[in-house]
Amino acid sequence: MPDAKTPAEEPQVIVREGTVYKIAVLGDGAVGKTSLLRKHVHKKFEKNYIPTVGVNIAKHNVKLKLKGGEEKEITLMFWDIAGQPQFYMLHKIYYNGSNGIIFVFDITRPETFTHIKDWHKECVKYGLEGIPAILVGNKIDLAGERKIIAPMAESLAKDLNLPYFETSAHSGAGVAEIFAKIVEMIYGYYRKGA
Ligand code: G3D
Ligand code: MG
Repeated sequence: MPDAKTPAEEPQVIVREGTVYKIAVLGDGAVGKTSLLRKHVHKKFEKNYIPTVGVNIAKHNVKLKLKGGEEKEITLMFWDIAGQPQFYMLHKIYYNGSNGIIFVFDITRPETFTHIKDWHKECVKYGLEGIPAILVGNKIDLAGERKIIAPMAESLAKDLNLPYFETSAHSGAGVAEIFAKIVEMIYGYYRKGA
């Protein structure tokens, strides 16, 4: 019965206004991490895009519509690894306290796809397994240069228990969807009291 749930059985929604969630954007160099953030976040929150040494932090305020029509504003802080991803000693800082992860690879460069397993392994090592995370294959505008077909990526996504999305930071295809998805997942994950 679709409407069998009584209000008492509804999950308790405790989303505090102003709660800040940290989202790590992970993947090899030049896969399009910064471009994806710029496409979605930067255009609206340009002045909040803070370049620092080794990491860009993009701030994005999101209005959540709760059941019953109430709206709450939360803040997402995207941590975008800049520079050389091989500086592994810095990674603990990126991962520490993350509430969500966006793994990105470039569909035209197979090594960036292979390395997703390594990025994921590191997340497990730092205790982030199970937090909201998605896998993104970027640069789908370069259709003629595609090396990783969707079923390959979907298979990996299934193994890692992540939803898979394809995007183009250039055309904007799929970009809004990945941010909507991670917000939805974080909201679902933390609403019982973050
Ligand atoms: P990174 O932050 O993961 O290191 P960047 O990657 O966002 O800096 O992007 C690396 C290069 O890939 C950039 O090229 C950028 O324009 C390009 N790029 C990012 N996303 C896409 C995409 O969806 N399609 C295409 N065709 N290119 C993309 P440049 O030449 O500026 O260094
Ligand atoms: Mg970058």
